[in-house]
Amino acid sequence: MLFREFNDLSSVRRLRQLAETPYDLTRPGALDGERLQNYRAATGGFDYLYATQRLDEQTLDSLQDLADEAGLVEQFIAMKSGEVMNRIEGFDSENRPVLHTACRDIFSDAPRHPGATEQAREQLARLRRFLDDLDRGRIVNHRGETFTTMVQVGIGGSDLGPRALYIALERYRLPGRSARFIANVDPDDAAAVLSSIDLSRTLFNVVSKSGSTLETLTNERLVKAALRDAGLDPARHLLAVTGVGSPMDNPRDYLASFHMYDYIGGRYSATSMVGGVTLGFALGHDVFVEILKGAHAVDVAAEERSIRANVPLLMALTGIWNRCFLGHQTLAVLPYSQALLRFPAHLQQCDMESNGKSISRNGIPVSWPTGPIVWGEPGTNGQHAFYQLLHQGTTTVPAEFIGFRRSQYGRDITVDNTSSQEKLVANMLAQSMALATGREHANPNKRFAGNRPSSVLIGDRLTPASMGALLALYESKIVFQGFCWNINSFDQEGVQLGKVLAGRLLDVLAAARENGSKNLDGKSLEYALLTASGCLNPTRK
Ligand code: G6Q
Repeated sequence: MLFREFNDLSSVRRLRQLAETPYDLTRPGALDGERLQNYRAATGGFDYLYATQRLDEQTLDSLQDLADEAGLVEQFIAMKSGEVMNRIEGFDSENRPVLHTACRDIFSDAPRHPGATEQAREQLARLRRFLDDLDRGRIVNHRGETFTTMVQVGIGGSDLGPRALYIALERYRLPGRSARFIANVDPDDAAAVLSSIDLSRTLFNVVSKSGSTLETLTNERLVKAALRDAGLDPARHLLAVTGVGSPMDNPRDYLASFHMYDYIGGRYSATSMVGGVTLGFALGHDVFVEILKGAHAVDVAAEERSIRANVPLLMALTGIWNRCFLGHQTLAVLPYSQALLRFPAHLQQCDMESNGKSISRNGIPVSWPTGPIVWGEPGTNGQHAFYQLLHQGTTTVPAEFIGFRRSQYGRDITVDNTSSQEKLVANMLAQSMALATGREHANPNKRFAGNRPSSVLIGDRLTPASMGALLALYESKIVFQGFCWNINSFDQEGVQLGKVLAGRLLDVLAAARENGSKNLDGKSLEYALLTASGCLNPTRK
């Protein structure tokens, strides 16, 4: 099958015309009650409010045409059913299906890909048995004590999603249990964690799909050395989550080991065992299952063809409107929830590693913009930091606000007749309005130009199920955008070159050490390394 290029779609031409006069949010009455009421959609317990985007009915109709013409929902269903989506036509590529949704299809009587869902069920059952053994004291440390801490050792997709979810849901921690994370090869990352835990009551969960990632294998060695130094047997403290047949797939080296499969991409793997083991340990098996349920509800809803009723599809198309037709290069994701502190970091990877591409699935350079630069921080903190640029800077930054009507802990205070949670939500809505409408002022320095697009995703409360839903909303949004831009959202060739060059530098350094050479020491270390390794002209090597 030859995929259709974005620029060849007739709806793209129509959208370009419409983009010449986008909806003016600053016009008096541009944001009336009727618009606020009509420009909202709901999926997975979230309401998506998009009246503050620069689009109207004509734009929405044309975005619907774009979704239909590009076959976005058909491609999504094909992905869920196991079609090989991770590929570039005519060129060497990973050439695999993309089946992260199968981890959540366990609630379905007729899963879209029964084989992958069966494997997910098996892993989940294995996890349940392992967690049961911990709960019942069948797995204990050498002194017969239970384990209280799990440290996940992994990087990139084997860290960001699980970490973001854990921080989001710490409120649901089991008594006496907690999780920590070591990702960076920076030894200070591990040192800080190791110096603040009781090693004897800690399990280290080494997570690597490939089983060959430099940072993770180095940190595994570091952790083992720390355990031995403390007189502990690493085999009693180490777990593994890895791909079938990977160099780490040696169950005898670990207290327990779990599998993930090559059809689940790292950045889409939080709902596989990559997230399951640590989240299950710290929050409980049932909480992990609730996350899966929330995600599954969105996976099902994302098959809806009408963009006005399918939030991830609508988020994807709104993003494409801003990126390709209104020309905005970046996207701020601004959660008004402190618990979502690391969610933007997860999205940075999920979105930018997926859609930061410039070759189409037909193997030709694209001539249209693809993924935006994604970044963000929780509000209201951000308001006291970078919002100045959002409101008055020379770059228009579309924003996606995320908030909840109720707090997680339910512990609040009423000051001046409003609760802190109400203050939080009011601030979020106010920011969205201020960006849209702007403000005239005689003093130019106090003027707000307005017409800065944003949307609000609001749920009732941040729970395991709503966290799962939020995760899946963004995963599907990203996937829909990739389909529309006709790029492969599932590989990551762009991270390879730097890794190869770092390997060369380290080889040079190691060889110099072995030869007892002093040349590489002292001031000129970096210069000597770079020249000796051939990194200055990598294409020739
Ligand atoms: C994610 C990427 C990447 C990957 C890490 C860790 O989609 O592939 O971030 O997750 O490089 O890889 P391993 O899990 O193989 O150690």
